[in-house]
Amino acid sequence: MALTNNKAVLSWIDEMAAKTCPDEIVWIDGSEAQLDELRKLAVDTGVLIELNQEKLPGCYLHRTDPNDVARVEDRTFICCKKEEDAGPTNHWMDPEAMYDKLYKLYEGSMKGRTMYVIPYSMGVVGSPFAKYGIELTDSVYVVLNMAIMTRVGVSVLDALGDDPNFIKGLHSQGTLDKENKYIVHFPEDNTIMSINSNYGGNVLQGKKCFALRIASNLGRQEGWMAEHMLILGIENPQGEVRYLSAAFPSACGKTNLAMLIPPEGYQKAGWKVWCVGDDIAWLRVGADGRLWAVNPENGFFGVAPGTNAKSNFNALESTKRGTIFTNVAYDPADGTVWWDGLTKGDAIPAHLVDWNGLDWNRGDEKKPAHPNSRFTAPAKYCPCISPEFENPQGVPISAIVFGGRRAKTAPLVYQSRSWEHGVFVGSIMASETTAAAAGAVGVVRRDPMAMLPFCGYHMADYWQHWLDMGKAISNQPKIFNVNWFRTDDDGNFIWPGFGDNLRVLEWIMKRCFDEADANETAIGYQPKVEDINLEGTDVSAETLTELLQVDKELWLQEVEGIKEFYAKFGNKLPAELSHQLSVLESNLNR
Ligand code: GTP
Ligand code: SPV
Ligand code: MN
Repeated sequence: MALTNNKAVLSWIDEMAAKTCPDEIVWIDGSEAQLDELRKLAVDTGVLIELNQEKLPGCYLHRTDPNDVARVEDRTFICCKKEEDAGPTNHWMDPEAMYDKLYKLYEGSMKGRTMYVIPYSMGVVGSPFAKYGIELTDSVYVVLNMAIMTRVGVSVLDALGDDPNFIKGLHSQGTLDKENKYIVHFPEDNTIMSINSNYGGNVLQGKKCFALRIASNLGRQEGWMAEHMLILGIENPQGEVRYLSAAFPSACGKTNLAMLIPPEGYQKAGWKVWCVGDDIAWLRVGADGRLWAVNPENGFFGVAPGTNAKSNFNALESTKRGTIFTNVAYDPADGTVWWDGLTKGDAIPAHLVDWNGLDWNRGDEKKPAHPNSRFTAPAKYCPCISPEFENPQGVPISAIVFGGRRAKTAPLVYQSRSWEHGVFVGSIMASETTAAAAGAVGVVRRDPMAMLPFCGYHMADYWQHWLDMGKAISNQPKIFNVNWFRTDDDGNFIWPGFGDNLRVLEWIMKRCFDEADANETAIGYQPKVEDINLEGTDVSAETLTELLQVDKELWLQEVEGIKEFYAKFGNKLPAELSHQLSVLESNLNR
């Protein structure tokens, strides 16, 4: 039975059901009773494996098709009327042609299946900044994940009322045919369609499809920003909480930084870290002229490998209740899960079932969990979830931090000289590719603001939007760049990372409040070696000097790379950014 009288919602569902021909239509009301029934159905039909309910209450394991394990950027499209509006970094097709193509694929795709209607909210339901969507899907896995990642159910329909403005979403897992996989956005129709995948960012449409690709368009029109950023609060020993947001590309450390555990010395001194979000930030200018951030999500879709009690205790704790694991290994001895890096040595289970369902024995060369295996965990179970997590106004941002995975070139940290210079720093971000997207891993590519795969319009217009936003923010956050991933000649990470990253964040925050000094270098401001607290680490002052070093030769090569990249945008490139590039070049040649 329909749970709303909203005509626009009902007619969209009728239209899509007429094409996809489901046997049945089920509305997701958001009740625990209904979700519980769906979990049982998922277990009975082999979609989920129930885990040990004593050790991991409410937790399940899902294995995807081996060809469906990550976002598929080459199958992801922005379909606006004019190709130029999508820009050179997005795949584009004419909307009419794309609808034709997709509707052929959707024809009867839900025959013999159930269409679930998921009303969902990005942001706290009823808050002035929340945006609502309806995802129609034939995947119970999508329903159960969306119920963790977003706020779903009747309350969303009530808040939407008769308003015809909602984000329309259609998903069918279809046949998982690789050649006909599509993740498509129609920003002019506020519509998202995906078919032939059942994996994460391809199909949990609230996440990258809505909260970034569609929302970046809405933000541009309405004067706000949708960014691929974590949000975190740092409480200093005086009890002040200061917030920052940080954009790192996929699998480059957002979840880890967002849930950071302070090093022992910091804990003793009274430092605390509060997680507001680990992947997406919606940013608006407040009445006070500051930039305010909300996390539109309600859970974490985090990378499992590498997560352990030492690297990310808070993430691990978050996954102990109500979590769906995807493509991790199964431990048949006690019905729990395992992934690479969870435990070491003898604590590694002797025998596992790998993510493909095959036997695995300790010492086997192949990894038992997929490198992009993930947990979908409710935010409310995170031990360091911020008391402001549900605050509809969000939190005021003092610093914006960009960063990537660079073995060389990028130093541990530097600060931009101005908002405009900071936009330049974000626009030239480059990072080694990871397993979060299908394709080669470890190749350096430009990933401006960590938004290359997520910006729903022309990247040069997006940079202009950043520059324009700067003018609207009277009390601008300071902009920084970090790199936790510099390696030595043997390929080992030099910086300890994880909790020790707070040492760098401390300097960043002090810079925002005029409490720390800096050296001016060719690329921006950098800390004086003595201003990064190394107490309790085995990092020497020499090593830190090396981590902060800016190699002019490498940077001049970088300038050539940036010129080549910028050339793609032709005369749409904001003049401010070419100016910033020439300043960088002349600073390096000085
Ligand atoms: P998405 O969910 O794909 O957007 O990724 P993310 O940016 O949230 O990355 P995440 O925090 O999950 O980290 C990805 C990988 O980087 C994991 O394997 C981490 O163990 C590793 N990692 C995170 N932070 C650090 C760090 O400070 N140093 C090092 N060496 N590795 C890190
Ligand atoms: C990312 O790839 O940046 C993720 C995972 O956060 S996904 O939801 O697949 O986009
Ligand atoms: Mn992400």
